[in-house]
Amino acid sequence: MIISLPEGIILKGVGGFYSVLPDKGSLHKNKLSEDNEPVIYTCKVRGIHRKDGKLIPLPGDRVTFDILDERKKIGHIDRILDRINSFTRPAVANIDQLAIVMAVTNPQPDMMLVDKLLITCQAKNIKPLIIINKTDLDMENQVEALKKVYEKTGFKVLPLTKFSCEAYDELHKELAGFTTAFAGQSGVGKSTILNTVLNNWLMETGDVSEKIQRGKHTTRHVQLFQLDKGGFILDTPGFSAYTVTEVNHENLQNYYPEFTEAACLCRFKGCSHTSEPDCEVRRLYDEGEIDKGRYLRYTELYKELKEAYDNRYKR
Ligand SMILES: Nc1nc2c(ncn2[C@@H]2O[C@H](COP(=O)(O)OP(=O)(O)OP(=O)(O)O)[C@@H](O)[C@H]2O)c(=O)[nH]1
Ligand SMILES: [Mg+2]
Ligand SMILES: [Zn+2]
Repeated sequence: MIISLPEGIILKGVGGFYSVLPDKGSLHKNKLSEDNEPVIYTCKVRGIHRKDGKLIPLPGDRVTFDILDERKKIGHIDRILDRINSFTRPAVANIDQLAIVMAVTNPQPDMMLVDKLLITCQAKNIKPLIIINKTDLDMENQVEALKKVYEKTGFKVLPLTKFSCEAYDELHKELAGFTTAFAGQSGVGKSTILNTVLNNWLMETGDVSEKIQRGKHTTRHVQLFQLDKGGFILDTPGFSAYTVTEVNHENLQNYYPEFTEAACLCRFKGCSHTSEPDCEVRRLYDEGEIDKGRYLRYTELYKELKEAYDNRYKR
């Protein structure tokens, strides 16, 4: 008789100990502990896995595991199931939605960063969710302006403020069923959003938000939090610099959905839309159809990537 091992997801890993949340129905008994909290198994990895660099487990990994002690909730990770993607900073696997957060102001939006994160999403097959946060600080209709820029990409744009429950209801709908990481500049409100969502809809009881806040100035471990409607969310530290590694100057334009249709009408096949004559993308930019900022940041990034390509044998 073959006994299938329970499957679950790694919520976090600290010092070689992994917290594994079993899938619903994966365990035959003891699905919930007495105080109704979801059962979490603390698992180590068998020695053999550790030697093989490829098999180091990450938060977000789906695994099968052996239960060693049911009472103490201790187990062994048996196998890491195939990943849909993985990241090194933060170290996490199987993200299927990236919430790209910017603020209306305070800090001023770094739109190059937003564009780059959008490229990463498309290259890694992750659904982007563009959040314009701190709409309460909108004095000059910046929200509408930002919305207009990014709605042209065809991706979902969600205005948000910590003062509006309606906006958070909308966010909650977007998060259900996905594993969503929050990314963006420092200070845009990622941790605040996470805390607000968790305080309203967290599966676990207890004040996690305090734990997250505390992580701010200490070493922060990547941790997935489960939502009641299904899905997980995780915070990432803010960054000031971000390099796209998934693309080159030639295919960069494929990551600007609002260019695609026009690009077919350029005179030259393989037109880069930077300097060629009879370029339809450029024409739409001149007419204001294609957003000025998006186009100019595209040409800037194109130049950067081309330079890196031209200098690839130097150094
Ligand atoms: N006015 C306003 N302030 C907000 C809102 N959301 C967050 N803030 C404030 O913005 C500041 C930064 O928020 P955080 O949540 O720490 O930002 P973060 O993106 O996690 O920043 P890092 O962890 O440095 O990347 C805090 O003082 C928050 O109170 C909002 O909707 N409106
Ligand atoms: Mg934060
Ligand atoms: Zn062109």
